[in-house]
Amino acid sequence: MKAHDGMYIDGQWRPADGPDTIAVVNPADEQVIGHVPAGTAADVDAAVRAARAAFPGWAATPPAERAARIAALRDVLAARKDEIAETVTAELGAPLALSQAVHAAVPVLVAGSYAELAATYAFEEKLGNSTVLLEPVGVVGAITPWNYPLHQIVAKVAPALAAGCTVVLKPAEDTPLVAQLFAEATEEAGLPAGVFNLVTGLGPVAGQALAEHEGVDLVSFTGSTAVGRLIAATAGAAVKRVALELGGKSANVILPGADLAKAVKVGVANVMSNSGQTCSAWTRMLVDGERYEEAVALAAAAVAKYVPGERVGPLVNAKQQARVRGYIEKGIEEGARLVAGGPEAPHATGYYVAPTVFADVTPGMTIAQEEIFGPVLSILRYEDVEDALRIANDTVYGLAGAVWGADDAEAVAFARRMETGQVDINGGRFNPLAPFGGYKQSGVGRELGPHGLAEYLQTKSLQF
Ligand code: TXE
Repeated sequence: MKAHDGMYIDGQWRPADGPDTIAVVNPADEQVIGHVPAGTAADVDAAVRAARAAFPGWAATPPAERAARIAALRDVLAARKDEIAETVTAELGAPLALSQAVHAAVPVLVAGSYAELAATYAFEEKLGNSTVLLEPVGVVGAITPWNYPLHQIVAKVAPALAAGCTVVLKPAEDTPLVAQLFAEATEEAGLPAGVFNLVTGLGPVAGQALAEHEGVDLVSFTGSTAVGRLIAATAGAAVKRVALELGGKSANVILPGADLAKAVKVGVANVMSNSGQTCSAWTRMLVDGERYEEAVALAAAAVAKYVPGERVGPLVNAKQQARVRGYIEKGIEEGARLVAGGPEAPHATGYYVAPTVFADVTPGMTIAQEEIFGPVLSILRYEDVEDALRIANDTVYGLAGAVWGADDAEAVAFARRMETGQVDINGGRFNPLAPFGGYKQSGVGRELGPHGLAEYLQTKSLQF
Protein backbone atom coordinates (compact mmCIF):
# COMPACT_ATOMS: atom_id res chain seq x y z
CA MET A 1 0.00 0.00 0.00
CA LYS A 2 1.11 3.50 -0.75
CA ALA A 3 2.27 5.34 2.38
CA HIS A 4 3.83 8.78 2.84
CA ASP A 5 6.84 8.98 5.12
CA GLY A 6 6.14 12.56 6.20
CA MET A 7 3.44 14.77 7.68
CA TYR A 8 1.09 16.90 5.60
CA ILE A 9 1.64 20.38 6.99
CA ASP A 10 1.03 23.76 5.37
CA GLY A 11 0.21 22.22 2.02
CA GLN A 12 3.31 20.02 1.81
CA TRP A 13 4.51 16.56 2.77
CA ARG A 14 7.28 17.39 5.22
CA PRO A 15 9.82 15.12 6.89
CA ALA A 16 8.71 14.01 10.34
CA ASP A 17 10.47 15.38 13.40
CA GLY A 18 11.54 11.98 14.78
CA PRO A 19 12.74 8.67 13.32
CA ASP A 20 9.99 6.46 14.78
CA THR A 21 7.40 4.83 12.57
CA ILE A 22 4.18 2.91 13.04
CA ALA A 23 3.63 -0.37 11.18
CA VAL A 24 0.23 -0.64 9.53
CA VAL A 25 -1.10 -4.21 9.66
CA ASN A 26 -3.80 -5.88 7.59
CA PRO A 27 -6.01 -7.44 10.28
CA ALA A 28 -7.27 -10.14 7.90
CA ASP A 29 -3.84 -11.75 7.37
CA GLU A 30 -1.64 -9.97 9.95
CA GLN A 31 0.79 -8.79 7.25
CA VAL A 32 2.50 -5.40 7.50
CA ILE A 33 1.28 -3.27 4.58
CA GLY A 34 3.16 -0.05 5.21
CA HIS A 35 4.71 2.34 7.69
CA VAL A 36 3.79 5.90 8.63
CA PRO A 37 5.75 8.31 10.80
CA ALA A 38 4.99 8.47 14.53
CA GLY A 39 4.43 12.16 15.15
CA THR A 40 5.98 14.03 18.06
CA ALA A 41 4.91 17.14 19.95
CA ALA A 42 7.14 19.13 17.55
CA ASP A 43 5.22 17.81 14.52
CA VAL A 44 1.94 18.74 16.21
CA ASP A 45 3.28 22.19 17.03
CA ALA A 46 4.32 22.79 13.40
CA ALA A 47 0.87 21.69 12.20
CA VAL A 48 -0.96 23.89 14.70
CA ARG A 49 1.18 26.88 13.70
CA ALA A 50 0.32 26.29 10.04
CA ALA A 51 -3.37 26.02 10.88
CA ARG A 52 -3.23 29.23 12.96
CA ALA A 53 -1.50 31.11 10.17
CA ALA A 54 -4.11 29.93 7.64
CA PHE A 55 -7.09 30.67 9.89
CA PRO A 56 -7.69 34.40 9.25
CA GLY A 57 -7.65 33.93 5.49
CA TRP A 58 -9.93 30.90 5.48
CA ALA A 59 -12.35 32.46 8.01
CA ALA A 60 -12.61 35.53 5.76
CA THR A 61 -13.16 33.45 2.60
CA PRO A 62 -16.78 33.94 1.49
CA PRO A 63 -18.96 30.92 2.39
CA ALA A 64 -19.74 30.32 -1.30
CA GLU A 65 -16.02 29.90 -2.01
CA ARG A 66 -15.56 27.59 0.99
CA ALA A 67 -18.55 25.64 -0.35
CA ALA A 68 -16.88 25.33 -3.76
CA ARG A 69 -13.72 23.89 -2.20
CA ILE A 70 -15.73 21.37 -0.14
CA ALA A 71 -17.65 20.40 -3.29
CA ALA A 72 -14.30 19.86 -5.03
CA LEU A 73 -13.19 17.71 -2.10
CA ARG A 74 -16.38 15.66 -2.41
CA ASP A 75 -15.66 15.18 -6.11
CA VAL A 76 -12.11 13.97 -5.45
CA LEU A 77 -13.36 11.52 -2.82
CA ALA A 78 -15.96 10.26 -5.29
CA ALA A 79 -13.40 9.94 -8.09
CA ARG A 80 -10.99 8.03 -5.83
CA LYS A 81 -13.61 5.79 -4.24
CA ASP A 82 -12.09 2.50 -5.41
CA GLU A 83 -8.70 3.39 -3.99
CA ILE A 84 -10.36 4.48 -0.74
CA ALA A 85 -12.30 1.21 -0.48
CA GLU A 86 -9.16 -0.86 -1.12
CA THR A 87 -7.21 1.12 1.46
CA VAL A 88 -9.90 0.70 4.14
CA THR A 89 -10.12 -3.01 3.38
CA ALA A 90 -6.35 -3.34 3.70
CA GLU A 91 -5.96 -1.49 6.99
CA LEU A 92 -9.30 -2.18 8.73
CA GLY A 93 -10.00 -5.62 7.26
CA ALA A 94 -13.56 -4.76 6.20
CA PRO A 95 -14.95 -6.89 3.35
CA LEU A 96 -14.48 -4.99 0.08
CA ALA A 97 -18.25 -4.78 -0.52
CA LEU A 98 -18.69 -3.00 2.82
CA SER A 99 -15.77 -0.69 2.13
CA GLN A 100 -17.34 0.27 -1.18
CA ALA A 101 -20.92 0.62 0.05
CA VAL A 102 -20.17 2.34 3.35
CA HIS A 103 -16.57 3.35 4.06
CA ALA A 104 -15.99 4.98 0.66
CA ALA A 105 -19.56 6.06 -0.13
CA VAL A 106 -20.77 7.71 3.09
CA PRO A 107 -17.95 10.31 3.21
CA VAL A 108 -18.99 11.48 -0.27
CA LEU A 109 -22.54 12.04 1.02
CA VAL A 110 -21.32 13.86 4.11
CA ALA A 111 -18.86 16.06 2.22
CA GLY A 112 -21.65 16.80 -0.27
CA SER A 113 -24.03 17.81 2.50
CA TYR A 114 -21.45 20.30 3.83
CA ALA A 115 -20.74 21.71 0.39
CA GLU A 116 -24.44 22.60 0.34
CA LEU A 117 -24.66 23.76 3.95
CA ALA A 118 -21.59 26.00 3.65
CA ALA A 119 -23.39 27.85 0.86
CA THR A 120 -26.80 28.07 2.53
CA TYR A 121 -26.18 28.25 6.28
CA ALA A 122 -27.29 31.48 8.00
CA PHE A 123 -23.98 32.77 9.38
CA GLU A 124 -25.79 35.93 10.45
CA GLU A 125 -29.18 36.37 12.09
CA LYS A 126 -31.35 39.24 13.35
CA LEU A 127 -32.78 39.20 16.86
CA GLY A 128 -34.71 42.39 17.70
CA ASN A 129 -32.21 45.25 17.60
CA SER A 130 -29.24 42.86 17.39
CA THR A 131 -27.37 41.19 14.60
CA VAL A 132 -25.87 37.88 15.66
CA LEU A 133 -22.73 36.80 13.81
CA LEU A 134 -21.88 33.10 13.80
CA GLU A 135 -18.11 33.01 13.50
CA PRO A 136 -15.66 30.11 13.22
CA VAL A 137 -14.18 28.94 16.53
CA GLY A 138 -10.61 28.89 15.17
CA VAL A 139 -8.17 26.00 14.94
CA VAL A 140 -9.72 22.57 15.41
CA GLY A 141 -7.78 19.57 16.72
CA ALA A 142 -9.53 16.48 15.37
CA ILE A 143 -8.73 13.08 16.88
CA THR A 144 -10.40 10.17 15.14
CA PRO A 145 -10.78 6.40 15.60
CA TRP A 146 -10.29 3.52 13.19
CA ASN A 147 -13.77 1.99 13.00
CA TYR A 148 -15.11 4.15 10.13
CA PRO A 149 -11.75 5.70 9.36
CA LEU A 150 -12.68 8.07 6.54
CA HIS A 151 -16.20 8.85 7.72
CA GLN A 152 -14.92 9.92 11.14
CA ILE A 153 -12.44 12.26 9.46
CA VAL A 154 -14.96 13.80 7.06
CA ALA A 155 -17.62 14.14 9.79
CA LYS A 156 -15.21 16.48 11.59
CA VAL A 157 -13.21 18.14 8.84
CA ALA A 158 -16.07 18.98 6.43
CA PRO A 159 -18.20 20.94 8.97
CA ALA A 160 -15.07 22.62 10.38
CA LEU A 161 -14.11 23.81 6.89
CA ALA A 162 -17.70 24.89 6.18
CA ALA A 163 -17.67 26.95 9.36
CA GLY A 164 -14.39 28.65 8.40
CA CYS A 165 -12.15 26.78 10.84
CA THR A 166 -8.77 25.29 10.02
CA VAL A 167 -7.86 21.79 11.13
CA VAL A 168 -5.09 19.57 12.45
CA LEU A 169 -6.04 15.89 12.23
CA LYS A 170 -4.51 13.07 14.29
CA PRO A 171 -6.09 9.87 12.92
CA ALA A 172 -6.06 6.48 14.61
CA GLU A 173 -2.73 4.67 14.46
CA ASP A 174 -4.41 1.52 13.07
CA THR A 175 -5.80 3.28 9.98
CA PRO A 176 -3.49 6.14 8.94
CA LEU A 177 -3.32 5.30 5.22
CA VAL A 178 -6.81 6.47 4.34
CA ALA A 179 -6.06 9.63 6.34
CA GLN A 180 -3.02 10.25 4.11
CA LEU A 181 -5.20 9.67 1.10
CA PHE A 182 -7.66 12.24 2.47
CA ALA A 183 -4.81 14.75 2.87
CA GLU A 184 -3.96 14.23 -0.81
CA ALA A 185 -7.61 14.83 -1.64
CA THR A 186 -7.65 18.17 0.19
CA GLU A 187 -4.67 19.25 -1.87
CA GLU A 188 -6.27 18.09 -5.13
CA ALA A 189 -9.44 19.95 -4.17
CA GLY A 190 -7.45 23.18 -3.96
CA LEU A 191 -7.73 23.90 -0.25
CA PRO A 192 -5.29 26.69 0.61
CA ALA A 193 -2.08 25.61 2.36
CA GLY A 194 -2.46 25.21 6.13
CA VAL A 195 -6.26 24.91 6.12
CA PHE A 196 -5.98 21.14 6.60
CA ASN A 197 -2.98 19.47 8.24
CA LEU A 198 -2.25 15.86 9.10
CA VAL A 199 -0.05 14.45 11.85
CA THR A 200 0.02 10.66 12.14
CA GLY A 201 1.08 9.17 15.44
CA LEU A 202 0.23 7.47 18.70
CA GLY A 203 -2.63 8.64 20.89
CA PRO A 204 -0.72 9.29 24.12
CA VAL A 205 2.00 11.18 22.19
CA ALA A 206 0.68 13.04 19.15
CA GLY A 207 -2.98 12.88 20.22
CA GLN A 208 -2.27 14.20 23.67
CA ALA A 209 0.03 16.94 22.34
CA LEU A 210 -2.76 18.08 20.03
CA ALA A 211 -5.41 18.04 22.77
CA GLU A 212 -3.11 20.02 25.08
CA HIS A 213 -1.83 22.53 22.52
CA GLU A 214 -2.75 26.08 23.44
CA GLY A 215 -3.04 27.03 19.78
CA VAL A 216 -6.04 24.70 19.41
CA ASP A 217 -9.42 26.31 20.11
CA LEU A 218 -11.64 23.25 19.91
CA VAL A 219 -10.87 19.55 20.27
CA SER A 220 -13.22 17.18 18.51
CA PHE A 221 -12.67 13.61 19.63
CA THR A 222 -14.26 10.28 18.76
CA GLY A 223 -13.10 7.19 20.57
CA SER A 224 -13.14 5.45 23.92
CA THR A 225 -14.84 6.91 26.98
CA ALA A 226 -11.57 6.64 28.94
CA VAL A 227 -9.65 8.86 26.52
CA GLY A 228 -12.69 11.13 26.12
CA ARG A 229 -12.61 11.83 29.85
CA LEU A 230 -8.91 12.76 29.67
CA ILE A 231 -9.51 15.10 26.76
CA ALA A 232 -12.51 16.71 28.44
CA ALA A 233 -10.45 17.29 31.59
CA THR A 234 -7.58 18.85 29.62
CA ALA A 235 -9.94 21.03 27.62
CA GLY A 236 -11.85 22.01 30.75
CA ALA A 237 -8.69 23.17 32.49
CA ALA A 238 -7.80 25.30 29.44
CA VAL A 239 -11.41 26.56 29.03
CA LYS A 240 -11.35 25.21 25.51
CA ARG A 241 -14.32 23.95 23.48
CA VAL A 242 -14.68 20.21 23.19
CA ALA A 243 -16.86 17.78 21.26
CA LEU A 244 -16.87 14.12 22.27
CA GLU A 245 -18.39 11.15 20.53
CA LEU A 246 -17.87 8.15 22.78
CA GLY A 247 -19.25 4.71 23.37
CA GLY A 248 -22.74 3.28 23.14
CA LYS A 249 -24.87 0.35 24.26
CA SER A 250 -27.91 0.99 22.13
CA ALA A 251 -31.24 -0.80 22.52
CA ASN A 252 -33.23 -2.32 19.68
CA VAL A 253 -36.72 -2.35 21.17
CA ILE A 254 -39.18 -4.68 19.45
CA LEU A 255 -42.66 -3.79 20.74
CA PRO A 256 -45.32 -6.54 20.91
CA GLY A 257 -47.14 -5.43 17.74
CA ALA A 258 -44.03 -5.12 15.54
CA ASP A 259 -43.03 -7.29 12.58
CA LEU A 260 -40.73 -9.60 14.54
CA ALA A 261 -39.02 -11.34 11.63
CA LYS A 262 -38.04 -8.05 10.00
CA ALA A 263 -36.97 -6.41 13.26
CA VAL A 264 -34.73 -9.35 14.18
CA LYS A 265 -33.21 -9.65 10.72
CA VAL A 266 -32.39 -5.93 10.48
CA GLY A 267 -31.26 -5.95 14.12
CA VAL A 268 -28.79 -8.78 13.55
CA ALA A 269 -27.45 -7.11 10.39
CA ASN A 270 -26.98 -3.87 12.31
CA VAL A 271 -24.84 -5.53 14.99
CA MET A 272 -22.78 -7.71 12.62
CA SER A 273 -22.00 -4.93 10.15
CA ASN A 274 -18.36 -3.77 10.36
CA SER A 275 -17.77 -6.73 12.70
CA GLY A 276 -19.72 -4.92 15.39
CA GLN A 277 -17.21 -2.07 15.53
CA THR A 278 -19.89 0.61 15.44
CA CYS A 279 -20.53 2.93 18.37
CA SER A 280 -24.23 3.24 17.45
CA ALA A 281 -24.77 -0.55 17.01
CA TRP A 282 -28.01 -1.92 18.49
CA THR A 283 -26.21 -4.41 20.71
CA ARG A 284 -29.14 -5.05 23.08
CA MET A 285 -32.25 -6.53 21.48
CA LEU A 286 -35.34 -6.22 23.72
CA VAL A 287 -38.20 -8.67 23.11
CA ASP A 288 -41.44 -9.39 25.01
CA GLY A 289 -41.78 -12.70 26.90
CA GLU A 290 -44.38 -14.14 24.57
CA ARG A 291 -42.28 -13.91 21.42
CA TYR A 292 -38.89 -14.22 23.12
CA GLU A 293 -37.94 -17.76 22.05
CA GLU A 294 -39.15 -17.08 18.51
CA ALA A 295 -36.86 -14.04 18.37
CA VAL A 296 -33.90 -16.05 19.71
CA ALA A 297 -34.42 -18.73 17.04
CA LEU A 298 -34.73 -16.10 14.30
CA ALA A 299 -31.54 -14.36 15.48
CA ALA A 300 -29.59 -17.63 15.63
CA ALA A 301 -30.70 -18.48 12.09
CA ALA A 302 -29.91 -14.98 10.81
CA VAL A 303 -26.43 -14.88 12.30
CA ALA A 304 -25.46 -18.15 10.58
CA LYS A 305 -25.31 -16.17 7.31
CA TYR A 306 -22.53 -13.96 8.70
CA VAL A 307 -19.51 -16.06 7.82
CA PRO A 308 -16.19 -14.72 9.15
CA GLY A 309 -13.87 -13.97 6.27
CA GLU A 310 -16.77 -13.50 3.88
CA ARG A 311 -19.57 -11.25 5.11
CA VAL A 312 -17.84 -10.41 8.40
CA GLY A 313 -14.29 -9.11 8.54
CA PRO A 314 -11.81 -9.42 11.39
CA LEU A 315 -11.54 -6.96 14.26
CA VAL A 316 -9.04 -4.17 13.78
CA ASN A 317 -6.22 -5.57 15.91
CA ALA A 318 -5.21 -8.32 18.34
CA LYS A 319 -6.04 -6.15 21.35
CA GLN A 320 -9.63 -5.63 20.22
CA GLN A 321 -9.95 -9.33 19.36
CA ALA A 322 -8.78 -10.33 22.85
CA ARG A 323 -11.07 -7.77 24.45
CA VAL A 324 -14.16 -9.00 22.61
CA ARG A 325 -13.37 -12.67 23.26
CA GLY A 326 -13.00 -11.73 26.93
CA TYR A 327 -16.50 -10.24 26.92
CA ILE A 328 -17.90 -13.43 25.37
CA GLU A 329 -16.26 -15.48 28.13
CA LYS A 330 -17.69 -13.08 30.69
CA GLY A 331 -21.19 -13.52 29.25
CA ILE A 332 -20.94 -17.30 29.59
CA GLU A 333 -19.53 -16.95 33.12
CA GLU A 334 -22.34 -14.67 34.22
CA GLY A 335 -24.95 -17.17 33.03
CA ALA A 336 -26.13 -15.88 29.66
CA ARG A 337 -27.22 -18.60 27.18
CA LEU A 338 -24.90 -18.85 24.18
CA VAL A 339 -27.00 -19.58 21.08
CA ALA A 340 -24.44 -18.82 18.36
CA GLY A 341 -20.70 -18.24 18.15
CA GLY A 342 -18.48 -18.28 21.22
CA PRO A 343 -15.01 -17.25 22.36
CA GLU A 344 -13.02 -19.55 20.04
CA ALA A 345 -11.41 -17.67 17.15
CA PRO A 346 -12.87 -18.95 13.86
CA HIS A 347 -9.56 -18.63 11.97
CA ALA A 348 -5.99 -19.22 13.13
CA THR A 349 -4.78 -16.18 11.19
CA GLY A 350 -6.42 -12.78 11.26
CA TYR A 351 -8.14 -11.09 14.19
CA TYR A 352 -11.51 -12.78 13.68
CA VAL A 353 -14.22 -13.26 16.30
CA ALA A 354 -17.17 -15.60 15.74
CA PRO A 355 -20.50 -13.79 15.27
CA THR A 356 -22.10 -14.41 18.64
CA VAL A 357 -25.63 -14.29 20.05
CA PHE A 358 -26.52 -14.48 23.72
CA ALA A 359 -30.03 -15.12 25.05
CA ASP A 360 -31.28 -14.84 28.66
CA VAL A 361 -29.21 -11.72 29.13
CA THR A 362 -30.34 -9.71 32.15
CA PRO A 363 -29.83 -5.94 32.47
CA GLY A 364 -27.23 -6.22 35.22
CA MET A 365 -24.83 -8.46 33.27
CA THR A 366 -21.54 -7.00 32.06
CA ILE A 367 -22.44 -7.80 28.44
CA ALA A 368 -25.65 -5.76 28.85
CA GLN A 369 -23.83 -2.74 30.29
CA GLU A 370 -20.40 -2.37 28.68
CA GLU A 371 -19.54 -1.56 25.09
CA ILE A 372 -18.14 -4.76 23.55
CA PHE A 373 -17.28 -3.39 20.08
CA GLY A 374 -17.47 -6.75 18.35
CA PRO A 375 -20.00 -9.00 16.57
CA VAL A 376 -21.91 -9.83 19.76
CA LEU A 377 -25.68 -9.49 20.22
CA SER A 378 -27.43 -9.74 23.60
CA ILE A 379 -31.14 -10.55 23.63
CA LEU A 380 -33.03 -9.37 26.73
CA ARG A 381 -36.60 -10.19 27.80
CA TYR A 382 -39.07 -7.53 28.98
CA GLU A 383 -42.37 -7.90 30.87
CA ASP A 384 -44.32 -4.96 29.48
CA VAL A 385 -43.68 -1.68 27.67
CA GLU A 386 -42.74 0.19 30.86
CA ASP A 387 -40.21 -2.54 31.65
CA ALA A 388 -38.81 -2.25 28.12
CA LEU A 389 -38.33 1.48 28.60
CA ARG A 390 -36.63 0.98 31.95
CA ILE A 391 -34.22 -1.58 30.45
CA ALA A 392 -33.57 0.54 27.34
CA ASN A 393 -32.55 3.51 29.51
CA ASP A 394 -30.63 1.46 32.06
CA THR A 395 -27.04 2.10 30.93
CA VAL A 396 -24.58 4.98 31.29
CA TYR A 397 -24.71 5.44 27.51
CA GLY A 398 -27.28 7.04 25.20
CA LEU A 399 -26.01 7.22 21.64
CA ALA A 400 -28.54 5.54 19.38
CA GLY A 401 -31.28 2.92 19.29
CA ALA A 402 -34.21 1.54 17.38
CA VAL A 403 -37.89 1.03 18.03
CA TRP A 404 -40.17 -1.26 16.07
CA GLY A 405 -43.91 -0.84 16.67
CA ALA A 406 -47.22 -1.76 15.08
CA ASP A 407 -46.97 1.65 13.36
CA ASP A 408 -44.70 4.69 13.39
CA ALA A 409 -46.86 6.54 15.95
CA GLU A 410 -46.44 3.78 18.53
CA ALA A 411 -42.68 3.60 17.94
CA VAL A 412 -42.31 7.40 18.11
CA ALA A 413 -44.23 7.56 21.41
CA PHE A 414 -41.70 5.11 22.87
CA ALA A 415 -38.70 6.84 21.26
CA ARG A 416 -39.67 10.15 22.89
CA ARG A 417 -39.07 8.57 26.28
CA MET A 418 -35.68 7.07 25.42
CA GLU A 419 -32.55 8.74 26.82
CA THR A 420 -30.57 8.61 23.60
CA GLY A 421 -29.42 10.87 20.79
CA GLN A 422 -30.72 9.06 17.72
CA VAL A 423 -33.51 6.51 17.21
CA ASP A 424 -34.41 4.60 14.06
CA ILE A 425 -38.17 4.19 13.71
CA ASN A 426 -39.32 0.89 12.17
CA GLY A 427 -36.01 0.47 10.41
CA GLY A 428 -34.97 4.01 9.55
CA ARG A 429 -32.58 5.10 6.81
CA PHE A 430 -29.25 6.93 7.04
CA ASN A 431 -29.65 10.69 6.74
CA PRO A 432 -26.42 12.71 6.47
CA LEU A 433 -28.27 15.80 7.76
CA ALA A 434 -29.54 14.16 10.97
CA PRO A 435 -27.61 15.16 14.11
CA PHE A 436 -25.61 12.31 15.61
CA GLY A 437 -24.28 12.29 19.16
CA GLY A 438 -24.86 11.19 22.67
CA TYR A 439 -27.01 11.64 25.73
CA LYS A 440 -25.37 10.82 29.07
CA GLN A 441 -21.82 9.37 28.85
CA SER A 442 -22.01 8.84 25.09
CA GLY A 443 -20.65 12.28 24.59
CA VAL A 444 -20.96 16.01 24.19
CA GLY A 445 -22.05 17.79 21.03
CA ARG A 446 -23.42 16.60 17.72
CA GLU A 447 -21.96 15.66 14.34
CA LEU A 448 -23.46 15.85 10.84
CA GLY A 449 -25.87 18.31 9.24
CA PRO A 450 -26.48 21.86 10.46
CA HIS A 451 -26.19 20.81 14.13
CA GLY A 452 -22.73 19.42 13.36
CA LEU A 453 -21.76 22.70 11.67
CA ALA A 454 -22.97 24.72 14.68
CA GLU A 455 -20.37 22.95 16.87
CA TYR A 456 -17.62 24.82 15.01
CA LEU A 457 -19.18 28.28 15.40
CA GLN A 458 -19.16 30.86 18.15
CA THR A 459 -21.60 33.74 18.42
CA LYS A 460 -21.02 37.46 18.54
CA SER A 461 -23.90 39.89 18.91
CA LEU A 462 -23.97 43.46 17.68
CA GLN A 463 -26.57 45.79 19.23
CA PHE A 464 -28.02 48.68 17.24
O1 TXE B 1 -9.74 3.77 21.45
P1 TXE B 1 -8.93 5.11 21.73
P2 TXE B 1 -9.23 2.28 21.14
C1 TXE B 1 -14.29 2.33 21.98
C2 TXE B 1 -14.60 0.86 21.78
C3 TXE B 1 -13.25 0.23 21.77
C4 TXE B 1 -12.51 1.08 22.77
C5 TXE B 1 -11.00 1.09 22.65
O2 TXE B 1 -15.34 0.39 22.89
O3 TXE B 1 -13.30 -1.12 22.14
O4 TXE B 1 -13.01 2.37 22.55
O5 TXE B 1 -10.57 1.47 21.35
C6 TXE B 1 -6.42 8.51 20.25
N1 TXE B 1 -4.81 11.60 24.02
N2 TXE B 1 -14.28 3.06 20.71
O6 TXE B 1 -8.24 1.85 22.16
O7 TXE B 1 -7.63 4.79 22.40
C7 TXE B 1 -6.05 7.31 19.41
O8 TXE B 1 -4.75 7.47 18.89
C8 TXE B 1 -5.32 11.90 22.83
C9 TXE B 1 -15.50 3.71 20.37
O9 TXE B 1 -8.82 2.18 19.75
O10 TXE B 1 -9.86 6.04 22.43
C10 TXE B 1 -7.13 7.33 18.36
O11 TXE B 1 -6.82 8.29 17.36
N3 TXE B 1 -5.70 10.98 21.93
C11 TXE B 1 -15.39 4.51 19.17
C12 TXE B 1 -8.36 7.78 19.14
O12 TXE B 1 -7.85 8.42 20.30
C13 TXE B 1 -5.59 9.68 22.27
C14 TXE B 1 -14.38 4.29 18.18
C15 TXE B 1 -9.29 6.65 19.57
O13 TXE B 1 -8.58 5.66 20.25
C16 TXE B 1 -5.06 9.29 23.52
C17 TXE B 1 -13.20 3.63 18.67
C18 TXE B 1 -4.68 10.31 24.42
N4 TXE B 1 -4.19 10.04 25.63
C19 TXE B 1 -13.20 3.03 19.88
N5 TXE B 1 -5.09 7.94 23.57
C20 TXE B 1 -16.56 5.33 18.74
N6 TXE B 1 -17.13 6.16 19.62
O14 TXE B 1 -16.94 5.25 17.58
C21 TXE B 1 -5.59 7.49 22.42
N7 TXE B 1 -5.89 8.54 21.60
